[in-house]
Amino acid sequence: MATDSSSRSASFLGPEIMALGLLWLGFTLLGALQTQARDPAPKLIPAPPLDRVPLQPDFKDDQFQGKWYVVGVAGNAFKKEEQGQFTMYTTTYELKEDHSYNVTSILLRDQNCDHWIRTFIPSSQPGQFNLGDIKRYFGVQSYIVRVADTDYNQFAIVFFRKVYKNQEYFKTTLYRRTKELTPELREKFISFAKSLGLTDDHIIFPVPIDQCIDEE
Ligand code: DBS
Ligand code: DBH
Ligand code: DBH
Repeated sequence: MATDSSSRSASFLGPEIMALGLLWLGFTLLGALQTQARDPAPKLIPAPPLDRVPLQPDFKDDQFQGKWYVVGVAGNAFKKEEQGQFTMYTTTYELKEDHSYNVTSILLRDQNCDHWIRTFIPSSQPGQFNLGDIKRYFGVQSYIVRVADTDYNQFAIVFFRKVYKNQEYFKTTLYRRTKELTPELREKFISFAKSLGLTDDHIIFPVPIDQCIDEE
Protein backbone atom coordinates (compact mmCIF):
# COMPACT_ATOMS: atom_id res chain seq x y z
CA MET A 1 0.00 0.00 0.00
CA ALA A 2 1.19 3.50 -0.75
CA THR A 3 0.75 4.78 2.83
CA ASP A 4 2.78 1.85 4.14
CA SER A 5 5.78 2.53 1.93
CA SER A 6 5.76 6.29 2.61
CA SER A 7 5.61 5.86 6.39
CA ARG A 8 8.28 3.17 6.13
CA SER A 9 10.60 5.52 4.22
CA ALA A 10 9.86 8.38 6.67
CA SER A 11 10.84 6.26 9.66
CA PHE A 12 13.81 5.03 7.64
CA LEU A 13 15.01 8.66 7.46
CA GLY A 14 15.23 8.79 11.23
CA PRO A 15 13.94 11.25 13.86
CA GLU A 16 16.76 13.78 13.35
CA ILE A 17 15.87 14.36 9.70
CA MET A 18 12.17 14.51 10.59
CA ALA A 19 12.87 17.17 13.23
CA LEU A 20 14.91 19.20 10.75
CA GLY A 21 12.05 18.96 8.30
CA LEU A 22 9.59 20.25 10.87
CA LEU A 23 11.96 23.06 11.80
CA TRP A 24 12.27 24.05 8.14
CA LEU A 25 8.48 24.00 7.79
CA GLY A 26 8.15 26.17 10.90
CA PHE A 27 10.56 28.81 9.64
CA THR A 28 8.97 28.82 6.21
CA LEU A 29 5.53 29.49 7.70
CA LEU A 30 6.94 32.14 10.04
CA GLY A 31 8.62 33.84 7.09
CA ALA A 32 5.39 33.83 5.10
CA LEU A 33 3.48 35.34 8.02
CA GLN A 34 6.10 38.05 8.46
CA THR A 35 6.00 38.95 4.76
CA GLN A 36 2.25 39.31 5.03
CA ALA A 37 2.54 41.56 8.08
CA ARG A 38 5.06 43.83 6.36
CA ASP A 39 3.21 43.98 3.07
CA PRO A 40 -0.46 43.41 3.83
CA ALA A 41 -2.63 42.68 0.83
CA PRO A 42 -5.28 45.40 0.75
CA LYS A 43 -8.76 44.09 1.39
CA LEU A 44 -10.74 45.05 -1.66
CA ILE A 45 -14.28 44.63 -2.89
CA PRO A 46 -14.07 41.82 -5.46
CA ALA A 47 -14.42 42.75 -9.11
CA PRO A 48 -17.69 41.73 -10.73
CA PRO A 49 -17.42 39.00 -13.37
CA LEU A 50 -16.90 40.65 -16.77
CA ASP A 51 -20.02 39.06 -18.23
CA ARG A 52 -22.03 40.94 -15.60
CA VAL A 53 -20.65 44.31 -16.72
CA PRO A 54 -22.77 45.86 -19.48
CA LEU A 55 -21.24 46.42 -22.90
CA GLN A 56 -22.35 49.22 -25.20
CA PRO A 57 -24.24 47.46 -28.02
CA ASP A 58 -23.03 48.10 -31.57
CA PHE A 59 -19.98 50.04 -30.38
CA LYS A 60 -18.70 52.64 -32.87
CA ASP A 61 -14.98 53.15 -32.35
CA ASP A 62 -14.76 56.21 -34.63
CA GLN A 63 -17.54 58.05 -32.79
CA PHE A 64 -15.98 57.36 -29.40
CA GLN A 65 -12.79 59.19 -30.37
CA GLY A 66 -11.76 62.56 -29.05
CA LYS A 67 -11.45 64.27 -25.72
CA TRP A 68 -13.40 63.24 -22.65
CA TYR A 69 -13.50 65.00 -19.28
CA VAL A 70 -13.40 62.56 -16.37
CA VAL A 71 -16.25 63.88 -14.23
CA GLY A 72 -16.74 60.77 -12.08
CA VAL A 73 -14.47 58.00 -10.78
CA ALA A 74 -15.35 55.02 -8.61
CA GLY A 75 -13.35 51.93 -7.78
CA ASN A 76 -12.41 49.38 -5.16
CA ALA A 77 -9.14 51.22 -4.42
CA PHE A 78 -10.72 54.69 -4.35
CA LYS A 79 -11.82 56.17 -1.03
CA LYS A 80 -13.48 59.56 -0.93
CA GLU A 81 -12.07 60.52 2.52
CA GLU A 82 -8.48 59.47 1.82
CA GLN A 83 -8.23 60.91 -1.69
CA GLY A 84 -8.28 64.58 -0.66
CA GLN A 85 -9.10 67.00 -3.45
CA PHE A 86 -9.34 64.95 -6.62
CA THR A 87 -9.08 67.24 -9.62
CA MET A 88 -10.63 66.70 -13.00
CA TYR A 89 -8.50 65.23 -15.78
CA THR A 90 -9.02 64.42 -19.44
CA THR A 91 -8.57 61.28 -21.50
CA THR A 92 -8.33 61.53 -25.28
CA TYR A 93 -8.89 58.58 -27.63
CA GLU A 94 -7.36 58.59 -31.12
CA LEU A 95 -7.93 55.70 -33.52
CA LYS A 96 -4.92 54.32 -35.31
CA GLU A 97 -4.90 52.59 -38.71
CA ASP A 98 -5.10 49.17 -37.01
CA HIS A 99 -8.13 50.28 -34.95
CA SER A 100 -6.22 50.44 -31.69
CA TYR A 101 -6.58 53.63 -29.71
CA ASN A 102 -3.79 55.92 -28.66
CA VAL A 103 -5.06 57.00 -25.24
CA THR A 104 -3.68 60.10 -23.53
CA SER A 105 -4.67 61.30 -20.09
CA ILE A 106 -3.61 64.74 -18.91
CA LEU A 107 -3.58 65.31 -15.17
CA LEU A 108 -2.51 68.17 -12.94
CA ARG A 109 0.12 66.84 -10.54
CA ASP A 110 2.35 69.01 -8.34
CA GLN A 111 1.77 72.09 -10.54
CA ASN A 112 2.70 70.10 -13.67
CA CYS A 113 0.59 68.70 -16.48
CA ASP A 114 1.31 64.97 -16.51
CA HIS A 115 0.79 63.13 -19.80
CA TRP A 116 -0.02 59.44 -19.44
CA ILE A 117 -0.02 57.66 -22.80
CA ARG A 118 -1.00 54.05 -23.50
CA THR A 119 -2.59 51.87 -26.20
CA PHE A 120 -5.93 50.07 -26.03
CA ILE A 121 -6.10 47.08 -28.38
CA PRO A 122 -9.57 45.91 -29.46
CA SER A 123 -10.64 42.46 -28.28
CA SER A 124 -13.08 40.12 -30.00
CA GLN A 125 -16.01 42.08 -28.56
CA PRO A 126 -16.46 45.59 -29.99
CA GLY A 127 -16.22 48.06 -27.09
CA GLN A 128 -13.79 45.92 -25.12
CA PHE A 129 -10.03 46.44 -25.12
CA ASN A 130 -6.78 45.17 -23.67
CA LEU A 131 -3.89 47.35 -22.61
CA GLY A 132 -1.15 47.27 -25.26
CA ASP A 133 2.47 46.48 -24.43
CA ILE A 134 1.53 45.28 -20.95
CA LYS A 135 5.13 44.23 -20.17
CA ARG A 136 5.99 47.93 -19.91
CA TYR A 137 3.89 48.22 -16.77
CA PHE A 138 5.72 46.42 -14.01
CA GLY A 139 3.44 44.18 -11.97
CA VAL A 140 0.43 44.54 -14.28
CA GLN A 141 -0.69 41.02 -15.22
CA SER A 142 -3.94 41.81 -17.01
CA TYR A 143 -5.77 44.99 -17.97
CA ILE A 144 -9.20 45.11 -19.57
CA VAL A 145 -11.29 48.09 -20.62
CA ARG A 146 -14.97 47.85 -21.44
CA VAL A 147 -17.20 50.69 -22.64
CA ALA A 148 -20.39 50.00 -20.72
CA ASP A 149 -22.63 52.81 -21.96
CA THR A 150 -22.20 55.83 -24.20
CA ASP A 151 -24.11 58.18 -26.48
CA TYR A 152 -20.75 59.30 -28.00
CA ASN A 153 -21.46 63.03 -28.00
CA GLN A 154 -22.32 63.67 -24.35
CA PHE A 155 -21.29 60.94 -21.93
CA ALA A 156 -19.65 57.55 -21.50
CA ILE A 157 -19.36 55.06 -18.65
CA VAL A 158 -16.23 52.91 -18.91
CA PHE A 159 -15.23 49.92 -16.80
CA PHE A 160 -11.56 49.03 -16.12
CA ARG A 161 -10.19 45.92 -14.48
CA LYS A 162 -6.52 45.30 -13.79
CA VAL A 163 -4.61 42.58 -11.98
CA TYR A 164 -1.61 44.24 -10.37
CA LYS A 165 0.79 42.13 -8.27
CA ASN A 166 -1.90 39.45 -7.94
CA GLN A 167 -4.50 41.94 -6.69
CA GLU A 168 -7.63 42.60 -8.68
CA TYR A 169 -8.48 46.28 -9.00
CA PHE A 170 -11.44 47.70 -10.81
CA LYS A 171 -12.73 51.15 -11.46
CA THR A 172 -15.31 52.91 -13.54
CA THR A 173 -15.14 56.39 -14.95
CA LEU A 174 -17.86 58.76 -16.04
CA TYR A 175 -16.80 60.77 -19.08
CA ARG A 176 -18.40 63.89 -20.46
CA ARG A 177 -17.63 66.01 -23.49
CA THR A 178 -17.82 69.09 -21.23
CA LYS A 179 -16.80 69.68 -17.62
CA GLU A 180 -20.37 69.94 -16.37
CA LEU A 181 -22.23 67.12 -14.72
CA THR A 182 -26.01 66.95 -14.80
CA PRO A 183 -27.94 65.59 -11.80
CA GLU A 184 -29.35 62.82 -14.02
CA LEU A 185 -25.91 61.61 -15.13
CA ARG A 186 -24.65 61.84 -11.57
CA GLU A 187 -27.44 59.53 -10.41
CA LYS A 188 -26.95 57.20 -13.38
CA PHE A 189 -23.24 56.87 -12.50
CA ILE A 190 -23.92 56.30 -8.79
CA SER A 191 -26.37 53.52 -9.58
CA PHE A 192 -23.91 51.97 -12.07
CA ALA A 193 -21.11 52.03 -9.47
CA LYS A 194 -23.41 50.45 -6.90
CA SER A 195 -24.40 47.73 -9.38
CA LEU A 196 -20.68 46.80 -9.40
CA GLY A 197 -20.73 46.32 -5.62
CA LEU A 198 -19.24 49.73 -4.73
CA THR A 199 -20.61 52.04 -2.03
CA ASP A 200 -20.94 55.83 -1.80
CA ASP A 201 -17.53 56.26 -0.18
CA HIS A 202 -15.88 54.73 -3.28
CA ILE A 203 -17.46 57.28 -5.63
CA ILE A 204 -15.64 60.53 -6.41
CA PHE A 205 -16.73 63.51 -8.47
CA PRO A 206 -13.53 65.30 -9.47
CA VAL A 207 -13.35 69.07 -8.98
CA PRO A 208 -13.31 71.03 -12.27
CA ILE A 209 -10.10 72.97 -12.93
CA ASP A 210 -8.76 75.12 -15.76
CA GLN A 211 -5.10 74.10 -15.73
CA CYS A 212 -3.86 71.40 -18.12
CA ILE A 213 -7.22 70.11 -19.29
CA ASP A 214 -8.31 73.02 -21.48
CA GLU A 215 -5.54 72.62 -24.04
CA GLU A 216 -6.38 71.63 -27.66
O1 DBS B 1 -6.20 52.00 -14.49
C1 DBS B 1 -6.86 51.35 -13.49
C2 DBS B 1 -7.74 50.32 -13.77
C3 DBS B 1 -6.63 51.75 -12.19
O2 DBS B 1 -5.77 52.78 -11.98
C4 DBS B 1 -7.29 51.09 -11.15
C5 DBS B 1 -8.16 50.07 -11.44
C6 DBS B 1 -8.39 49.69 -12.74
C7 DBS B 1 -7.06 51.46 -9.73
O3 DBS B 1 -7.67 50.90 -8.85
N1 DBS B 1 -6.18 52.40 -9.46
C8 DBS B 1 -5.88 52.77 -8.12
C9 DBS B 1 -4.90 51.80 -7.52
O4 DBS B 1 -3.85 51.54 -8.37
C10 DBS B 1 -5.33 54.17 -8.09
O5 DBS B 1 -5.19 54.70 -6.98
O6 DBS B 1 -5.06 54.73 -9.17
O1 DBH C 1 -1.40 58.22 -14.06
C1 DBH C 1 -2.04 57.16 -14.11
O2 DBH C 1 -1.62 56.10 -13.66
C2 DBH C 1 -3.39 57.20 -14.73
C3 DBH C 1 -3.93 58.37 -15.23
C4 DBH C 1 -5.18 58.36 -15.83
C5 DBH C 1 -4.10 56.02 -14.86
O3 DBH C 1 -3.59 54.85 -14.38
C6 DBH C 1 -5.34 56.02 -15.47
C7 DBH C 1 -5.89 57.20 -15.95
O4 DBH C 1 -5.99 54.83 -15.58
O1 DBH D 1 1.35 50.82 -12.92
C1 DBH D 1 0.26 51.39 -12.94
O2 DBH D 1 -0.15 52.09 -12.01
C2 DBH D 1 -0.59 51.22 -14.14
C3 DBH D 1 -0.20 50.43 -15.18
C4 DBH D 1 -1.01 50.28 -16.29
C5 DBH D 1 -1.79 51.88 -14.20
O3 DBH D 1 -2.23 52.70 -13.18
C6 DBH D 1 -2.60 51.75 -15.32
C7 DBH D 1 -2.20 50.94 -16.35
O4 DBH D 1 -3.77 52.42 -15.32
